[in-house]
Amino acid sequence: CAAVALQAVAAPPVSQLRSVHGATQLFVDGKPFLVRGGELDNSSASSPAFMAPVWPRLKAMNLNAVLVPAYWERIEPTEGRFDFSSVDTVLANARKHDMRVVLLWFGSWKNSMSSYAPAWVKRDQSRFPRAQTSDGKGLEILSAHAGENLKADIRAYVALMKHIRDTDTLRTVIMVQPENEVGMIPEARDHSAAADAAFKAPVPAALTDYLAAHKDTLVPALREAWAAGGFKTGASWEATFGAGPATDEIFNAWFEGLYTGKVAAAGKAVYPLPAFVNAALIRPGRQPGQYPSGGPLPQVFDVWRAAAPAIDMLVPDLYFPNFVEWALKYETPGRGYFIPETGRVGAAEMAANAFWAYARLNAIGVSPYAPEYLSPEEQKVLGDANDVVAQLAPQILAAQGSGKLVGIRPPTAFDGKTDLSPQKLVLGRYTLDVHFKAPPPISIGQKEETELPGSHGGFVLQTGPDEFLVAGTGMYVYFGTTDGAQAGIESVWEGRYTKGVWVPGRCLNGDETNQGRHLFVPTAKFTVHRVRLYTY
Ligand code: N0T
Repeated sequence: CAAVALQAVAAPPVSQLRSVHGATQLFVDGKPFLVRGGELDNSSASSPAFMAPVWPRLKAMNLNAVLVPAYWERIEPTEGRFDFSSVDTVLANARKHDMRVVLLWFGSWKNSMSSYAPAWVKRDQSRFPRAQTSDGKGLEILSAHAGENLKADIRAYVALMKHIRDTDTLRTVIMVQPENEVGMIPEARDHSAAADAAFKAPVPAALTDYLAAHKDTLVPALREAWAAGGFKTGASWEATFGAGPATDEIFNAWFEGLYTGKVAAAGKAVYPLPAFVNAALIRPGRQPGQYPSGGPLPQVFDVWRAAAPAIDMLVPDLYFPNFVEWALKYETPGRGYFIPETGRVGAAEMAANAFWAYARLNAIGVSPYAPEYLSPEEQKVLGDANDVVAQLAPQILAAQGSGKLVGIRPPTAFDGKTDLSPQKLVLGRYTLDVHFKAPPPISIGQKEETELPGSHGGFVLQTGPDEFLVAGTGMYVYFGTTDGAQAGIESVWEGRYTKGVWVPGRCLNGDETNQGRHLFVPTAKFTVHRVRLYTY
C-alpha cells in the first residue's frame, strides 16, 4: 500500500533556469534555489573510500550542492558497455547528506587535454584523431574535426543523461557541465590535416549570419572587425577575420564550441538539465595557445553563442585576485550566472566574493574548488559564511534583480593590490558609506580589529523603509540620507534566521557600533546584522 502511494506521487519537475523579476534563477523542485556549492577536486570522487569522511565535512561546510566529475573512462571502460556505478555511488551519498549534484562531464576535454577519454579511445588514434601542432606533432587532445570523436562522446553522454533521467527521480542532479575548460594549447588552433582544410574552407554561414544578426551587441573586437566592412560570406577564416592569433582563436572556438554544443544538445534532447561550460581565464600578457585558445572567453562569446545554443551559460573559473574585474566580463543578463570554481584565496575572501556575486551578479551559485582540502579553520569559516547565505536565501532570492540587494567588494588588481577607498551606496532614502579600514578608536572599549587582507565585502539587503540586513566581512558602514536629513542608528542586532524566523542574539548599540556611529561588520566572523535606522 505504501509503495502504491509512493508511486502515485509525481516526481518533482526537472530543474530549470527561469527569469523572474529581473534575475535569472535556478528552479529546483519548482522553487528558486541558491547554490552553496563546492567542486570536488578532480580525483576525489574516483574513490568512495576517500569520499567517506569527506561527505560529512562537506555537510559541515553547509554546502547544498556538490560539483562532481562523471568520468567517461569509468562510465564506458569498454566501448558500448556502460557502467554507471561510480555516478550512482556519488548520487546516493549526496542524497544521504541532503545535497544536490552538478555533474561535470569529463568527456573529450578536461583542461584542454583528453586525459579522461577511455583507453579504447586513447589507443586508437587512427579512428579517434588527435589535434596536432603546426609542426605535425600529435597532442593528447582529441581533435574537434573528427566525426568519430564527437559520435563516441555523444553516445556516452546521452547514455549518462538517459541513466540520470531514468534513475534520478528525486532530481538530485540539478545542472550539468559538458566538458571542462576546453581550449587549445600550446598553439592557438588545431593544425591536423582536417583542421587545416577547415581553416582554408569558407567560414560557415551559420557563424557569419549570427554575427551579422547580432552586430550591435558583438564583443568589442568583433564589433570593430564588423565596422571595418562587415564580414564577407563564403571566404576563408583569414580572409574573413584577418590573419593572426585572434582568428586562430575564433576558428578554434567555433569548432570546439560546435562540438561541445552538439554534446550538450544531444543530452538535453533526452533530459533537459540546464547546461553551462566553464572557462580557464587569461593571465595578463598571454597569447592564445599560452592559455586555452577558443575556450568560452569574453573575446569569443559571440562565437560560442552561435556555435552552441544548447549551452545556457558561459561561466568563468575565478581564481585570479582581480575577481570582480573578471566576474563582470561574464555578466550576460537574462542567461543566469554561475561560478563553478573559485579558490586560491582564503575562505573569508572567497565568502566576500561569493556574497558580492549573489548580490551584484544575481548569481545562482558559487562553488569553491576542492573544499575537501581546505584546512579545518578555513572549512569552519566557509561553513559559517554558507550558514549566513542559507539563512538569508529566501530573502536573497526574493530581492535579486529588485535593486534592494547590493553587493560590496573593494576592487583588487591582478597583482593583489586592493583599493580600499570607501564606497557609497544608495538604498531607498538612505546612503551607506562603506569603509574598509578601521576608524581611529574613539571608545576605550572598542575591540581591536585585526585586518585580514582581501577580506572585505558582503551585501546589504533592504527589508523595509528603515531596515537593512547586512552580512559580510571587514566593513564599517556610516548611514546618511539623500534628502538632507540626518540618519541615526535605532538599533543593530546580530542574530539568525531559524526556519525563516528571526532569532535575535546580542544588541550591539555600544562599543561594537562605536555607540551608534556606524555599523561594524567584523572580519571573518560571519553573522547576520539587522539594522534599524531613523532620521532627524
Ligand atoms: C581547474 C582546476 C581543476 C592563481 C585546477 C583552474 C579543474 C579545472 N582549473 O585546480 O583542474 O578541473 O577546471 C585553473 C585556474 C588556475 C589559476 C590560478 C591562478
